[in-house]
Amino acid sequence: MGKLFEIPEEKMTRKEAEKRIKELRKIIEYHNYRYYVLDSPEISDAEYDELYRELVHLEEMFPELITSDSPTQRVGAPPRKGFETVRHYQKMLSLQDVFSFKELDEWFERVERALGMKETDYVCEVKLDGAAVALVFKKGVLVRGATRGDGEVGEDITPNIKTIRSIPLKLLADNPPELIEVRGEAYMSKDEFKRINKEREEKGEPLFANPRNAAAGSLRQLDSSITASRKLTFAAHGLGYAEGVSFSSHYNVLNFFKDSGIPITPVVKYCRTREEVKEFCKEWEDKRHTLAFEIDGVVIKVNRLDYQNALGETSKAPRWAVAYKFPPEEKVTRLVDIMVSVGRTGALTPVAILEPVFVAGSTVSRATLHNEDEIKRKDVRIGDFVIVRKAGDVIPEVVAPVPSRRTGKESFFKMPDKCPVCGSDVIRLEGEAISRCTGGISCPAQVFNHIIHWGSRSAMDIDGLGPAVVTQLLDKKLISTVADLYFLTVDDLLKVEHFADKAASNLYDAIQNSKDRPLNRLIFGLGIRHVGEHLSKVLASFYGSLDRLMEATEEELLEIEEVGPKIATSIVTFFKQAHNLEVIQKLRRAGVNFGRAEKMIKEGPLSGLTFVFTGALKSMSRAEAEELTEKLGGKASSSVSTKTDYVVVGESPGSKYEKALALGVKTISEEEFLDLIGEEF
Ligand code: D41
Repeated sequence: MGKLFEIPEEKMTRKEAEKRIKELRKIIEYHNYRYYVLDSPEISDAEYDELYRELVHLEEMFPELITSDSPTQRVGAPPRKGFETVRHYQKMLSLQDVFSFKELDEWFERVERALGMKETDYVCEVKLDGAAVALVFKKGVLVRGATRGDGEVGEDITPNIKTIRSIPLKLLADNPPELIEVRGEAYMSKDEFKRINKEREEKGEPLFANPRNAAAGSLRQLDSSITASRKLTFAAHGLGYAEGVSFSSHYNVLNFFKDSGIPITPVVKYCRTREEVKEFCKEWEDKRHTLAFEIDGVVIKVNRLDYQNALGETSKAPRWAVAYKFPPEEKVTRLVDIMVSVGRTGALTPVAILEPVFVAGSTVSRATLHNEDEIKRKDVRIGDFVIVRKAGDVIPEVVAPVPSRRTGKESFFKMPDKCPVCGSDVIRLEGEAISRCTGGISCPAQVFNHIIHWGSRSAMDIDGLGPAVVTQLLDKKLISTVADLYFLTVDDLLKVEHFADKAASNLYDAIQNSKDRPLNRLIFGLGIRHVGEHLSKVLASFYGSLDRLMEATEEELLEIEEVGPKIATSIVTFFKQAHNLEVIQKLRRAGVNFGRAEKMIKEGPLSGLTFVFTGALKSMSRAEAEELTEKLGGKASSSVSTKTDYVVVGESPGSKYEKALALGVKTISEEEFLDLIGEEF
């Protein structure tokens, strides 16, 4: 892999090192956040490792520059809001990495020198690329499951852990130990990863970068039914604190797990010599892609526990174990062209068309390039030779071009200004990385999503217009946009499979009834980007008819308090698209209400006042309180600022209360709030 940053280290002065160290810490902290908190990394592990190693290296050269808040001085992740934290019985250490047999030999030397002997035995395990977890069994019963967190404190994810089928809720042993803490990896097969990403793509949700992030993201769901819907697997690889059992070797520990019904790392080998260890490493480096799940190396452990104890640990990792990391598999091929695909949400994604190349177990001929900025950042040009690899062993990606192989005939990519599917304008709104097609209601790539949105409860509320029905209506070419719905007959609807007379006439009625929905629902139903439910109400009451909204200029829209430049551009561009206008004309012909809005109280007891709610209320939920506030002409905001008029403080208020005090914003009790709204409630 090409180095991300070349550092002429011998020439580096202390001052330069200090600057670079600061920069690296910032970059690493950012990527830690993407990885641990958002479960959504932007760079590959190999790239991260490289940054991290550069920082370690510089800190080794200038140890006086090490600070306690450097990312090298801590391990793991901050807990996410919403989970209880739990202290591990015994600290969960991390692993030191080696990246070559030379480094591995140096580790062997250190181990064997420290033990004062020539050779000892080892256990090798393939290194699963998942999320580390700790399980606690008390008297044989699973009582707790936690994430690794920072190694000392993790998140209590017991309900989620219990959804993993391979984890026994009760151990098989007749005489289970008083307490054992089992360490292992929760991971996901490549197939399951693909399945989930496909599902997410269909829903227009952001994709997981690799199976590990999918596993980590699935474990950290506050709703454990989501975890249950993702097929996670568990494999144990170590023992933490234990009471009522003891072992002499790691291999015995693994056998005990197996006998107790706890699955262990799926590929394990007992090795008598260094040579056997290296053979195992080589073997699995070659065969890594044949496994159903992703591995990123081999973990090598000194087998005897008395030797492990003698070797001890550093503050972060045991000296008796090491991770031999595989290099990412990369190939060079030619980038023949860059095409643009349009997703269901209208996002335009550039796709690299490659000369087919065999990488990481399969032939690759396309790779995503994410967005325009990414292409610019990597300086990838059409005709370039490029380095290709697979993220998470599954998703092909272009790592970088090979500039030395350029001929001068390469060309730059430009995002098209018309949608390749429907020809509508493409816009990229301020501050967004993604370019989008603006033909939301007419573009065939987006029409499925749009029809589902149109029929949803908060839009036109058409009962019975679900995904299965919409798929058939589109497939059978009975409709191509929402406007066609209004011209369907009961006979047409009877062509939908499994539709009996009753269902067909019910759907027919539901569609016809939706013509009378108030204007704000129609506006919301159009699915204009950044025009949500609330803004639709504002626009409906401001303009009073769809025709007037369609004529609005950006300047005029900007006069509305809730509308910023991004929204104004989005609205105006939407109504400029010829195809969208055709759909709107057809809706008009169908007799859909273009004029009457749901009444919004603009003048009420709370007009002109902004409220923030914090803590639990007794007489209603926070959502209800916010809704009520808006109904009575006020504004409900989620964050406290100097523009806030009142912070309503309920039971056990959060940080918003403190912020209100700090800013000197008036705080009132729930009772005082009820007094303010008086009779209305
Ligand atoms: O398969 C793995 N990912 C794996 C991870 C493994 N097979 N063994 C491991 N052993 C340890 C020690 C030696 C510290 C008990 C590990 C990990 N640790 C580990 N995983 C994540 C952080 C540490």
